Amino acid sequence: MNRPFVLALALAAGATLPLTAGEIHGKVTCKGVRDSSNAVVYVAAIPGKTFPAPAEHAKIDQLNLVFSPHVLPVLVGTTVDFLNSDAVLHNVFSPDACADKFNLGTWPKGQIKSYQFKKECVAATLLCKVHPEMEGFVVAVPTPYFAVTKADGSFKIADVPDGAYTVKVWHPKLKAAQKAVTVAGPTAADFEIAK
Ligand SMILES: [Cu+2]
Repeated sequence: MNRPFVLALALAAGATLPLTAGEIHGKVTCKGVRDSSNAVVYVAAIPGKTFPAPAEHAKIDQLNLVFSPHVLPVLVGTTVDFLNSDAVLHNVFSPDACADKFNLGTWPKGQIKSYQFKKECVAATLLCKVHPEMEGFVVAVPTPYFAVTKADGSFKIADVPDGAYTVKVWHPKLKAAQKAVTVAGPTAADFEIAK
């Protein structure tokens, strides 16, 4: 069914407007890096609106001496499980105050240690004391409306209620950006970021 028709039906039935009508899609062009992947696009804090911490945990794997995914956006309050899938010991710590400078110790293959991201943290750098070349990022954002770009820079944030927002972009190596976006159904927003 098309959207105006569904809306008309809902209104005729005395319902309130649907809360999840829109989406934000577009492209982040990342200048001066190999490709346009790993940019996090997210809706900034919405005045007067808070979101409960998700019960479901997010996960980062340590496999072949790499944090996977390299960049993980989560809603504030999310607990992230760090799994070691390698036959060597790994450690995870963050030097960032917004992640309490956590240090989870070292642990062997098959085991998980967890950390709950309790406040906005854009971003928490993840490091491993055992392997100085390892680096990853958790980006704890204040709304559940976020996405990570693919290599071509494309992204889509589904189920964003229609309304006016500030949309922000973060990237591990490039300057952050933001713009005002008014969502009304499927809405396009493009960005270009550089060093
Ligand atoms: Cu390691």
